[in-house]
Amino acid sequence: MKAWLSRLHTDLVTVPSSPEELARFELSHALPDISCRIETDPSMGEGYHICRKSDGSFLISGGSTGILYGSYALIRSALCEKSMPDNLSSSPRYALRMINCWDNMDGTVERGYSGRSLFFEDGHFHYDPFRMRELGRLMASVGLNILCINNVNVHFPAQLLLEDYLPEAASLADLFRPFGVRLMFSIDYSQPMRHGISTADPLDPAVQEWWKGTAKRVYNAIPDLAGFLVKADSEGRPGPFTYGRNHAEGANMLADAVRPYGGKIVWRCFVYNCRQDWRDKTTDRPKAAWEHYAYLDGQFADNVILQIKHGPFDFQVREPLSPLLLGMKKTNLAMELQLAQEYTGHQIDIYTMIPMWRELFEELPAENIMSVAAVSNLGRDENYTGHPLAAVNFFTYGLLAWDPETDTTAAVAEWARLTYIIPAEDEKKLVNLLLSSRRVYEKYTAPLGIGWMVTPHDHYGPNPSGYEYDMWGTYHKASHDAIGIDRTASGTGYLNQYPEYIQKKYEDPGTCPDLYLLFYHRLPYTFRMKDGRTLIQRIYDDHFEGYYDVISMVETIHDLPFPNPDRDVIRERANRQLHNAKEWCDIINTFFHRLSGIEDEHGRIIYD
Ligand code: GCV
Repeated sequence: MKAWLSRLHTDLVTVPSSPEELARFELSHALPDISCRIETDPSMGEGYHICRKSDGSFLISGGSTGILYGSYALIRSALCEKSMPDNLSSSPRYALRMINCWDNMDGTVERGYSGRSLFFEDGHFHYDPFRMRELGRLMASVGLNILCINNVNVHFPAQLLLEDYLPEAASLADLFRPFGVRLMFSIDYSQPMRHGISTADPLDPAVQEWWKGTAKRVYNAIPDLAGFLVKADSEGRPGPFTYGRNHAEGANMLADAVRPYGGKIVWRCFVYNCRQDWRDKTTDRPKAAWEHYAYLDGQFADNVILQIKHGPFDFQVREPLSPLLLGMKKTNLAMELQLAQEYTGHQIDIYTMIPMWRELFEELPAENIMSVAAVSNLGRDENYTGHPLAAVNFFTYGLLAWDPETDTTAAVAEWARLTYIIPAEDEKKLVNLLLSSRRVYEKYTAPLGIGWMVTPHDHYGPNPSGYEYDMWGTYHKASHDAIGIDRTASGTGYLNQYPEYIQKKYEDPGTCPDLYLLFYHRLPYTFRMKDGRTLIQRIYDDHFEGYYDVISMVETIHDLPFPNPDRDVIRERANRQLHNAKEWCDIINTFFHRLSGIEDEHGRIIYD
């Protein structure tokens, strides 16, 4: 991240007053030998047009932020030594391209793997303006435009809507404005109850008035605030269910409050029973979001956006696309991704996400959603992402949020080229390593759609029975002869939530793609996979293969000429990844060997 920023120009010491001024600054410093003119056309909004003139100079036209995005696009292609565009028009596919920070005001970051909060410490705002400008540049350089600065789990008393915090929040918004970045705040649904009102019932006039007054105050301080992000009735957070109200009633009440100011309510759909009894076979967690929201399609106000996690569980290494993203045609939707590597290696293990996002976008018609959000992987670490290579996820998320058809390999190659000036052969090795890293991680952790099997709560490292007798509803039910949950029509019925063409693709274990097999089916270990191997053999093979892949990844990492300080961090984390991969491989294989009593056909070591 730092490396990419320094390719721009490290000394952004003064605050640019507008996106246009920033665009001029960036062009003149990053491309001193190329003559570029900018021309504002407000009708183009965030879109831009780059035109190469016959004298070799460039004209960038666009709305005010469009000019900025066009300038960064030109800079990126020049620094990548790609052929410069002659005539290029581009505009973002999605209106809100959001980063959701799960930063707490005490300075901690929920699921943060890059140090403490960039914004808060000890119950207060606490930030380095220089780093805020760097963050603004990072976001603008890949077209991201909304930054929600606080955790969706809003912990009392740290609530940004209070008078005490608003002036500082407004100063922060001022810092980000020239970068085309608007702030958003997470709110606590029960907040009126902290202010003398006895209820948070969305249909109660006193509650409605309180929110209207609060929105007025907040928008007075920050007129271009993007809106509020809400986690309600989810994992113990308060919400409309307490008052017998549904989520359309809950969200629309807030939407009325922010409507006069053009604000949005981004309402998360991560609602499920997290107090489930493992003995209860009638509740299947992946079904929950659909059950809570699908019937409300068409009832949400036009300034409400439902933010839906990409899969029906919770950011596992492989999950099918959430059926809700396919089923709510009359509601504004956003897909939520997670850059923070909660279940995917804690930014110790290398895990490049764009291949996964590509698969999601292949199943999701682009017009189904109007926005995208991603949980941030940034923190106060000098390099922002803890693991320097985790920056590829932030960068490529921006490219994909702008254009979901962005080519996966080209996006990763662009990040590598902008970040490290290394010989072409090495760059190629790095790109290949990054592109394969998700599949490698999947193999040594939880392949074939099993998911979970992680250490509870912390979510790093293996614990195959950790979530088996817990209340979170995440069971694999491995017995001595079979594993998985039947989610077809003959089982929990989860698959019925999809359109028929998807049901057909997954309903028969004989034709269901291997990678999703154990998400949809309960099967005996002796089940024959399409390639003739038994299921148990495939489980053993994947774990061994994943571990062996990490051994060679680590060798490659040690050979690559990364510059310092990145090199030391990357090597040190690679060694930890190797240790983690061995733990996963050995523990999972031992777990299944003990249960099934079936030997590995290749006689590799499994510890009993
Ligand atoms: C912010 C998972 C995570 C929680 C997170 C939650 C959510 O359960 O483990 O840390 O809370 O998702 O997305 O709201």
